[in-house]
Amino acid sequence: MDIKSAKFITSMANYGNFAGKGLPQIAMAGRSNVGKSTLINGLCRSKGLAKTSGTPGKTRLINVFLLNDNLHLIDLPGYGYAKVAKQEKEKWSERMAGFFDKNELLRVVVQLVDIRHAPSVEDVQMTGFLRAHDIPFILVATKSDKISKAARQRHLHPIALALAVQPFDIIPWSSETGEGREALMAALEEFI
Ligand SMILES: Nc1nc2c(ncn2[C@@H]2O[C@H](COP(=O)(O)OP(=O)(O)O)[C@@H](O)[C@H]2O)c(=O)[nH]1
Ligand SMILES: [Mg+2]
Repeated sequence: MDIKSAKFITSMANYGNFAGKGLPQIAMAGRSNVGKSTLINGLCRSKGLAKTSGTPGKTRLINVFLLNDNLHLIDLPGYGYAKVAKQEKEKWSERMAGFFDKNELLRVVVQLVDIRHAPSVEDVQMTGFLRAHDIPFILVATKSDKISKAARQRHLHPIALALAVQPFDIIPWSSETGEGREALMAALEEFI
C-alpha cells in the first residue's frame, strides 16, 4: 500500500454522528502529546494534515481523514492528560465507547506509546480493552530519536512487559528520522 492522497474530512465530538460510508477504518490511539498527529502527517507525508501541538490535551475531538479515497483514518482524542477534570475524563470514555462499540468498519488500531517512558495505566487499560474486544492492534513507540540506539532495548523491554507483547512486536517510530514508516505501512497492510 502507498498513500497517494490524504485529506481531512471532519472533526466530531461523537462518533455516532459520522456516516462511515462503509469504508474500512484504522484508528490512532494514545495519550495526549504522544505524537499521534505527527505520526499521521508522517504516514501521509503531509505536514499540515493533522494539527500537532506542543500543548497536551488540545485535541479532544475525533478527527477523520480519508486516505486514497477508500480508507478512513480516525485520530482518537488523546487520553491520560493529568490536568483534565473527572467530568472531562468521563466524556472521553463515552466517546471512546461510542466509537468502539460494534464498529464493524474498524480493521486495526495503532496504539502509540512514548519510547522514553513506561506505559501509563491508561496505556495498559487501552491494550486490555482492545484485547477484550478482539480488536487487532499495532504498537508503535514514538520519538525513538530521543534515545540512543544503545538504550533502545532497555526502553522497549518494560513497554513490552507492561503491554504483554514481545519487544520485536513494537515498531519504533521517529518523525525526525523517518524510522518506522515502512514497518508501520507493512503492518497496516496486513489488516486492510
Ligand atoms: N523528537 C520527536 N518529537 C516528536 C515526535 N512525534 C511527535 N513529536 C512532538 O511531540 C509533540 C506532540 O505531538 P502531537 O503529534 O501533537 O501529539 P498528539 O497529541 O498525540 O497528537 C509535538 O511537539 C511534536 O513535534 C517524534 O517522533 N520525535
Ligand atoms: Mg493530536
